[in-house]
Amino acid sequence: MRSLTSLIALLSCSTCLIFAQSTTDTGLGDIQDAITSYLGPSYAQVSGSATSDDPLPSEYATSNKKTFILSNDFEITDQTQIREYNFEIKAVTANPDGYERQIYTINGEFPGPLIECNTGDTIRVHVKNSLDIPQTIHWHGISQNGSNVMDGVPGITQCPIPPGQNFTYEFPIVQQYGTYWYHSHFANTMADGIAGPFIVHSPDDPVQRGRDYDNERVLLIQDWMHDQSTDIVAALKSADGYRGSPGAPKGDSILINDVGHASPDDPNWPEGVECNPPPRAEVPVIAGQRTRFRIINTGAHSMLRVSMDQHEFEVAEVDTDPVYGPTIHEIPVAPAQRYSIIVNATLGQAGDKFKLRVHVAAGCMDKVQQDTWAVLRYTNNNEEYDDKGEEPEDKPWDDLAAFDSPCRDLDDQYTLSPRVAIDANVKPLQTLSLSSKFGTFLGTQGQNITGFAFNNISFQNQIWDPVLPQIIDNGKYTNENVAQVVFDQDGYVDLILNNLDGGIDHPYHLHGNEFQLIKRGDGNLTVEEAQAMDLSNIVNPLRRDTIFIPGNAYAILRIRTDNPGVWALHCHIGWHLAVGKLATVIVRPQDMQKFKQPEDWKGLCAGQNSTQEGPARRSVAPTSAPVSHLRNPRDARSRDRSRKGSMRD
Ligand SMILES: *[C@@H]1O[C@H](CO)[C@@H](O)[C@H](O)[C@H]1NC(C)=O
Ligand SMILES: *[C@@H]1O[C@H](CO)[C@@H](O)[C@H](O)[C@H]1NC(C)=O
Ligand SMILES: *[C@@H]1O[C@H](CO)[C@@H](O)[C@H](O)[C@H]1NC(C)=O
Ligand SMILES: *[C@@H]1O[C@H](CO)[C@@H](O)[C@H](O)[C@H]1NC(C)=O
Ligand SMILES: *[C@@H]1O[C@H](CO)[C@@H](O)[C@H](O)[C@H]1NC(C)=O
Ligand SMILES: *[C@@H]1O[C@H](CO)[C@@H](O)[C@H](O)[C@H]1NC(C)=O
Ligand SMILES: *[C@@H]1O[C@H](CO)[C@@H](O)[C@H](O)[C@H]1NC(C)=O
Ligand SMILES: [Cu+2]
Repeated sequence: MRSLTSLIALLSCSTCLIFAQSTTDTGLGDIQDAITSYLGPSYAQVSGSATSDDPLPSEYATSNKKTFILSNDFEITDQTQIREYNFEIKAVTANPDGYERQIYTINGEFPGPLIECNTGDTIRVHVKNSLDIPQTIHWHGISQNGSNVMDGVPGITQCPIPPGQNFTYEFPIVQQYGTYWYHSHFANTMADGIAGPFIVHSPDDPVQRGRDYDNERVLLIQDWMHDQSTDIVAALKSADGYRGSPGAPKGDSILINDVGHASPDDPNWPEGVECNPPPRAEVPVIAGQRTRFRIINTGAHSMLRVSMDQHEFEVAEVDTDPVYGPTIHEIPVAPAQRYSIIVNATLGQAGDKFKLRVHVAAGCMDKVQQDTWAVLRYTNNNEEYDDKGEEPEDKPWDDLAAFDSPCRDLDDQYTLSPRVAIDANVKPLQTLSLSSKFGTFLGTQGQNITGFAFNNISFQNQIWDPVLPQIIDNGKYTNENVAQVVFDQDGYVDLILNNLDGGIDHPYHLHGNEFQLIKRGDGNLTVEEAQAMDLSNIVNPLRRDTIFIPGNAYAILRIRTDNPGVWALHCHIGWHLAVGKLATVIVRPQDMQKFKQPEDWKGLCAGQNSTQEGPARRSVAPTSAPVSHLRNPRDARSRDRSRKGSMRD
């Protein structure tokens, strides 16, 4: 073990290192390489300190400005190309908010590198897993039309990449553009840092650079934990729960562009550990110009409300769809949702600063106020300023939502009209439903499972025996470890999502497809009740891929079945996903039998125990390990080390 003094030395050092790649005075021209030439470290380099005796990896996370500041030099074109990336998933040390911990990264970068391309491009990502647990990467919002095998969901579309092995994801971007992101889909290890932005441009995007906005930024917001996700999930599965509760935890801090400000006054702050937060994130805009912010909530639990002092903004994109939206002062963003907002920097000149605020929507959590802010900085050309810690003046809008007001999606409060209008003007060919709730359910071995379920099936992840190859081979899936709805018609169908949890709201994400939001309502709905409604003439409904549904409420989603495949539908509160909240939407299985099964993809399953269950299961068998010591990070780390070997159980 390291001595306390060397730990403190490392704490302050990590602050400089995480900003090691910041530049002080340049515009972006010189740091923005052609994105195609962005290649990570060589595969020869073995990392993953995760099995080392040392409590923290010696390598520190780096922060890359290119991830947040999109270059106007990027050519938006219909000339397509292959974009190739090397991703090494590895453990490093980081201090994003004053608390130093081991995180998981792509190439040591936190957040992961930007993927930027045009519609029609082919994305090729060589992923090397240098952790000692399996991994997959999912490309959130990408339709994977014809490339279902690349969707990255362990136990559904693939066997995960075993520790030390590699796999190449390759897929074309078919007919779509907008704001996407990528993240780990293995248990909830996304919450340890494996996530990054994925931006698809198109000359067809009705929100045009140069006409509708001048500059483009990525704004990543998320809640952040001080414990490793594997420890948190293990505790959630135990009789004692995590921090005394089976419920998803509130964040220890909130990060804006991966910088936060934890407080040692927080009741969960470990005693005797110094809190040494990095400087607030600087979010540069160019004075006098309009900036399109592509906001992505990459967090594991909290809906977050974003505002900028004195600046109103126009909502121009929802998930991936350009919209005519309202001009407002604050926007709620649920986990995994994306919004583009356009902000005019017309209230000052280079050097001026304002607070960019992120408030936790605590009405659907613990009703405890939790806020953070970054510096919205006026610049000439993205140059950096040093204020010696002087804060921007407090000038919040006076109509911001109360922290404990109900959590509601933006479409529940304002009209959002897709700019590419598509009416829902047909009668659905099929209507099916998925009802989800927390409870105790019967497992495949006759055991009782406590956790979340869809249609009374709590997902038991057979990670080494995935669903997709079975449908390709047999035309159907017969195991009862995961709920399924099967749409075999070619046309438009309706999916009812009932959230039967009285007090718990959830963000639901459908892979592979965006849906038209046909109807929301209170209570629950049966298929018969939906079929009795007239839902065949709805003018240009909102389309998106992640929808927030309050407790005791439902939504009807219309899906065009033009993308055959097995598509995960799950809660994007990662802590809920990790305890069973995933179902499958199987589209035209008869047309999946022509899918190719690449050799290297099949090879990921080779030599594994196909009956062994993955980590997404909660059993009622109480674990003996007391969880109170999670409050002590040093213990948590050594425990983490000793438990890792069992992660594949
Ligand atoms: C990827 O894995 C394959 C099969 O294990 C191996 O042959 C190859 O050398 C690996 N490639 C890299 C770049 O590590
Ligand atoms: C930004 O300024 C332009 C030009 O003055 C104006 O048309 C637009 O409405 C403004 N947008 C917002 C969100 O204020
Ligand atoms: C599961 O729970 C039910 C109801 O509480 C109980 O009757 C049954 O014995 C339990 N089954 C097992 C295998 O523990
Ligand atoms: C789930 O189980 C409950 C209680 O056993 C039952 O009433 C309900 O119909 C089941 N729901 C589904 C969708 O199977
Ligand atoms: C559905 O709602 C009705 C009230 O409209 C309620 O009686 C019933 O219990 C609900 N069903 C479920 C499964 O929660
Ligand atoms: C998927 O590709 C097929 C052609 O292979 C096309 O007909 C369909 O519209 C596409 N769907 C989507 C959502 O891209
Ligand atoms: C495979 O996994 C199952 C379930 O965990 C276990 O019962 C069985 O012993 C394992 N088989 C081998 C060969 O390890
Ligand atoms: Cu949930």
